[in-house]
Amino acid sequence: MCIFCKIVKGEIPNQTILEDENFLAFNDINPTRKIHVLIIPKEHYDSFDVIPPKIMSGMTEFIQKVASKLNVRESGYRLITNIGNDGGQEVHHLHFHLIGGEPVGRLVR
Ligand code: D5M
Repeated sequence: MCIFCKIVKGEIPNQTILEDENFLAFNDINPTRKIHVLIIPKEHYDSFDVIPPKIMSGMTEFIQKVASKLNVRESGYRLITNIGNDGGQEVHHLHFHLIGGEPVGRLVR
C-alpha cells in the first residue's frame, strides 16, 4: 500500500489541516515554505494524469476550504501537482502541494 493510503488509514501519523469524507489535507513532512500542505483524495489515484475529471470538482472545493482555513486566499498561494518522472513526482498518490504564507517567488529556469 502506498504511503499516503497508509496516512488515510491512520497507519502513519499526520498533522491534519482539514478532512472530509473524500479528501485530506496535512502538513508536508519536509516543508519548503512557511505553509506547505499536501491535499489528497482518500481514494488512490497514481497522479493527476489518471483521475476522472469529476474528482477535480470536489477537490477544487476542498482546496478552497483548505486555503480559507490557512487564511491565504487574500495573500495568495501556489498549487503544484507533480506528475511522473519528469514532473518530479516521488509519491505516486495524487497530491497537490499548497505552498505560501510568504511570497513563493516566480517560476524561473
Ligand atoms: O512530493 C511528495 C511529498 O510528500 C514530499 O514533499 C514529501 C512528502 N511526504 C512524504 N512522506 C510524507 C509523510 N509521511 N507525511 C507528510 N509528507 C510526506 P512529490 O510531489 O511526490 O515529489
